[in-house]
Amino acid sequence: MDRDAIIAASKKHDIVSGKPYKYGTAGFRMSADLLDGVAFRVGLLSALRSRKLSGQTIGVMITASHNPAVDNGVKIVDPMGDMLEQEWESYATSLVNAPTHEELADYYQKLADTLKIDLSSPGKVIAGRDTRPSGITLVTALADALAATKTEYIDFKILTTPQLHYLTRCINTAGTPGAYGEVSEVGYYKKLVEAFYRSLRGRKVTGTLSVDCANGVGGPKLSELLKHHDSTKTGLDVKVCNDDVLRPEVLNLDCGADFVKTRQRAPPSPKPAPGDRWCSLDGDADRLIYYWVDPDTGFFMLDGDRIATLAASFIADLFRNAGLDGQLRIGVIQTAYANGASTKYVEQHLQLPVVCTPTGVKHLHHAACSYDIGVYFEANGHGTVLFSPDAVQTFKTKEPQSPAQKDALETLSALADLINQTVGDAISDMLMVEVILAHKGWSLRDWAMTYSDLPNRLVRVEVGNKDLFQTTDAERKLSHPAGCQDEIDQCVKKYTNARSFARASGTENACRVYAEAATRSEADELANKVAAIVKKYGGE
Ligand code: NG1
Ligand code: ZN
Repeated sequence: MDRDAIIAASKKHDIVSGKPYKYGTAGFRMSADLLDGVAFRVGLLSALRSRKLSGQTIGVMITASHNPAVDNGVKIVDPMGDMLEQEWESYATSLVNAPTHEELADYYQKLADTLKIDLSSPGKVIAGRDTRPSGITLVTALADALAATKTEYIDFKILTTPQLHYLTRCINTAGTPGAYGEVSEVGYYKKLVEAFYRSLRGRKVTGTLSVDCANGVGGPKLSELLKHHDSTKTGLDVKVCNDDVLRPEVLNLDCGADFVKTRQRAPPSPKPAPGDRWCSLDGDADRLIYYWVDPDTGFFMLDGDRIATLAASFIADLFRNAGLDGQLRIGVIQTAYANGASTKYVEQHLQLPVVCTPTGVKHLHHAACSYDIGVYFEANGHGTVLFSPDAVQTFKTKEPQSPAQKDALETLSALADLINQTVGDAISDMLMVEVILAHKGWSLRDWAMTYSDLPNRLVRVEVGNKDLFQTTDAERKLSHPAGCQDEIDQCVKKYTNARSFARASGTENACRVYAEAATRSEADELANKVAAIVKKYGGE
């Protein structure tokens, strides 16, 4: 290893000392001013990771998703487009926290030794970034680390997070039987549009769809996709809104999927006309929320739980029609934040199993892999549907016994191409929703009628020390601090159909309290009471 080269390059990209850096659910995410040294060190780690995996390509995405414009983040993507393996998260944390440039180079060498990595073997890393201006300097820091370690590097420049995941998988599967697609942004658009045509099977989408792009990267990318799409074939008429990426300060400001989900209302601008079909993406286009504003009843939101139930019910129907019932297993994966009514609908109405995992896509993704079809969504709109290689093979090879079976098998096959298999992808999920609504002949209101959500409230609670809060049972209960869960249980007991839990956020310095109950006022009251309990136990 060229220790001197690493030390010299590192000196150009200092970390801000005294900050505890931790690779969390969103990689490293914080104020962009603090990230230059972090991006450099993530470069070192991805170079190691690529060499550990026999030179397979590793992806690095620079984004802070739905956070304000001043923040940024750095996240590593494994070769198949999934999240960095958990064990390596702690290597990332240690590498980033090395106090001096010399100790950094020593730890890099030590990791290579312990993990038996041949530093002279080839390594390759690709990168993408969202539209935040700070991304440009962070990419430079990353590139410097890759140059210092003689790692091959391609900068794909501005991308959505799911596009970077797609490209990583494409590169690593190119030329193999599992080739995922053409290694280019255009290849991504062509794959999605072609699969969209095939999935619709001649059906037409009805009604304009206005898409609020959070003034983030999803805006220009969606417009790009639409250049490859012939709306006369599909009926899909998209109006791209909130796509101003020239004024960085408006990113995620009063718009986007996170705004809509947390405020439970439509963005103030542009004002949705009553009855119009709307959806919102977040700042890096991996979350999706649908909604409309009803002239009589007001705003109505269809979140990640709704997308999961819609997809699960459609795929289960296709299974029956294809004669695959009982042959392949479908499962729905949720977190504790899923509305209780959605869980009940999947278990009792759709008769499908539900698994609850801790927050964070890597947990959901992992659990989804144990099904032939794993539908996973966080309530906030991040999720996808995973098809196992066996399932995809079955769709292609099963001999249909009737035209209806043939149709169902071909629809399933097309869906497996339409839905991003690496990570939740708002643009791909949006096309999936449009396909399902077109097949069912449903409006957003029909979709909303499937079940009624329990009123719920999510509260952020500032505490002295969030690390005091430790959970068990897929984060639905607190094991620590002692006594806190008992008090929450006593409180929940007083309400009808109620549920509440508290946990430390993995991305912010705070705790989150979720509560649902039979009525809006009860849900609000319960959330506030549990928040007060959390505050009391939260330390100075
Ligand atoms: P934290 O901050 O750990 O609650 C939030 C979201 C997650 C996930 C991550 C990563 C909620 C309640 N939590 O995690 O679902 O999306 O950010 O972005 O929405
Ligand atoms: Zn996001």
